[in-house]
Amino acid sequence: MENSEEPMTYFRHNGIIFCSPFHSAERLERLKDFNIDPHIPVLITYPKSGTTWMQQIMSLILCNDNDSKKMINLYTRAPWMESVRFNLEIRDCQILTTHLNYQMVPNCVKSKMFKIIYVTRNPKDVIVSSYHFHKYSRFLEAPKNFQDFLENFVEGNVFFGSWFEHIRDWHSHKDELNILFVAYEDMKNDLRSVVQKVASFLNKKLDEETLESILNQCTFKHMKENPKTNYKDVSDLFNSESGSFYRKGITGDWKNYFLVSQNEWFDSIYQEKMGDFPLKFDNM
Ligand code: PPS
Repeated sequence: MENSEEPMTYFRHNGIIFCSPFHSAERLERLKDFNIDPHIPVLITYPKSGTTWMQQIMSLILCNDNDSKKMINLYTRAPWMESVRFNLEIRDCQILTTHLNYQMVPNCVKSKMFKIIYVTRNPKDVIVSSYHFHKYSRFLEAPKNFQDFLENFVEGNVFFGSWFEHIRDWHSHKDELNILFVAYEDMKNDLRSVVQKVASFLNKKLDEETLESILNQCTFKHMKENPKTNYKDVSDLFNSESGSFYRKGITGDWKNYFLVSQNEWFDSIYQEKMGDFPLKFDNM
């Protein structure tokens, strides 16, 4: 990611909203045949579910809190594989990140050879975070209002498509993959346990001092202030008057946005689409 002079416009590919100049239909097609080194762990998220937070956790675990790695921007340490700027030769890459659905990732990733971490978040909080992100980003269409955004979210007419399909699809393939599901709400409740669990999944041992240091660098405040994690160097992508990437970083903020009627409507849709889904979300 870097400052760009190209016009920012969104487009659809396979019915899903992407954004130029970060994505291109041609590149998304070619991605399926990419050969990626299976030693690189893959982080998969639906947008606004805690991607950046988990990128920072994984990156610090993988480099054992090494200073030289921390001087590199997080989005270079953990690039988005769907970005046109992602280059397989990138040497500083420790992790590959993607918001893509199961169908669109490189075929090679769909095997037990890759360690995959999938971060989930209560969809109502995803909606609120995403609503603000659509207002804040210059490259996305600003929502008319919350009701309109809520309807678009349910229809999948938002950046990276349907939340429901994304999580259902990835979860339905879990037995064919080496995948760890981590909940944003668990990261909020007990980050220490989550970092230990992620380290163990990545086969990394952390001593107590390193673990403490990682926990300190993964706080909302630290990441918001850290120039290597806060996206301030690409401020031209965002309308800083309309918000901040590090907005609130809490659970349950949806209660400040959903009207009772909107909540009842969403719960009925949720029940219909996700009633049988095995993962449950705190604070629904
Ligand atoms: S993106 O654009 O998809 O990469 O966004 P993503 O990183 O997935 O999600 C952004 C939300 O995660 C919150 N965040 C955090 N919360 C708690 N602690 C830490 N350290 C942290 N880092 C990022 C961020 O504030 C966004 O949530 P909201 O609810 O909008 O504040």
